[in-house]
Amino acid sequence: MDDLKQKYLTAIAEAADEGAIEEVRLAALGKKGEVSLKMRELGKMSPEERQVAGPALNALKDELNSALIARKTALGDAALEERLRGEWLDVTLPARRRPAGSIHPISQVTEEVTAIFASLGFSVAEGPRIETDWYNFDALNIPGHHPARAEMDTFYMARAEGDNRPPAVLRTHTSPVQIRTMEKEGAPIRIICPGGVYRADYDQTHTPMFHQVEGLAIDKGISMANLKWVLEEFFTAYFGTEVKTRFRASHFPFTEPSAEVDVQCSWDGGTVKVGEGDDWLEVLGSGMVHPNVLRNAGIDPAEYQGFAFGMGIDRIAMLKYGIPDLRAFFDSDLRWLRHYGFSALDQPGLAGGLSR
Ligand code: 2NL
Repeated sequence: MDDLKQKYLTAIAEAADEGAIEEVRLAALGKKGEVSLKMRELGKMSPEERQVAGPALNALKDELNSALIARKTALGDAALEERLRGEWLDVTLPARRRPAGSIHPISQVTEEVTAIFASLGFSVAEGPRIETDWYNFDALNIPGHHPARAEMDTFYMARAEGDNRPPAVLRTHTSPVQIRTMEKEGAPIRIICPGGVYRADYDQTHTPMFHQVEGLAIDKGISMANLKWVLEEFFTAYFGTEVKTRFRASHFPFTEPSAEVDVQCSWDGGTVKVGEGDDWLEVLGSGMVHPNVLRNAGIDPAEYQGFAFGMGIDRIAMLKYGIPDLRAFFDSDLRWLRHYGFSALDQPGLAGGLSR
């Protein structure tokens, strides 16, 4: 019996993994294990022999079971120790920097403007940035000799030698999108057209690519009064305070009559505030769509009329967020944004920006 005990205690101590431990257990205590067979022999013994062998075998069985469990635990602990030695982590290392991405102010303002006009029943229309000069100029009643059509002001696409088709242009406004949408959908219609436009201009207040929103409402009996109400609703929502507007007579080839629109503002220590004071700041051009433009877009001006307006997104972004130089929008260094406390840097999405 002592031999048996020694043999299995040694085997258990030498078992290198759980599989080996299980093999030892089966050899000793399994159905056909050596200890189990010995216990079965108890029946054939005399009562005197059994009284000695029985408790001894039971004790052996218990001792082997305990040794098996202890060995299993020890192996598990050793494995954990080994893992902990290999998989350490230095939590004092400086964190890896993540690139600071954020919504561009132009995108954010476009979203704000779109949400406000959506609440007024306008949907968004989009179109190509490379246009024919029909959609960009002629359809809008802009004559061939108009200065806006000069190479000085407009980017014309290069043509192959001998190609005498009218050159394609980079759209100078989003009006061509409105012509295309009127053609496709007819009247009545209420749309805004936000997007990038191009003009050959570069200084403190002009960049060769900038962003515009144009708006268009065509129906029976639309007047300048509807235009004024829509614009005042828009500016009041956009600036978050009651904003008065002032209309001044103007001229555009595509509207008649035409008006430049100012918003009420104050000048205080070199900064402009919209919605207070008794100064005025020009923010957009507008008017009643010229009958020629309606006809060019397939709409009968005797039946339908409407208003249109156009404004620079960059400009109204500057007015709301106080950015001094238009070029800042296209500068790759974004520190100026933080300097002016622009909110898009601090918020992952637009959720906070549209609540007004
Ligand atoms: C400005 C002037 C304006 C329009 C844009 C427009 C579009 C169609 C028909 C008639 Cl399809 N008009 N757009 C009208 C008046 C002014 O923009 O100074 N924008 C910055």
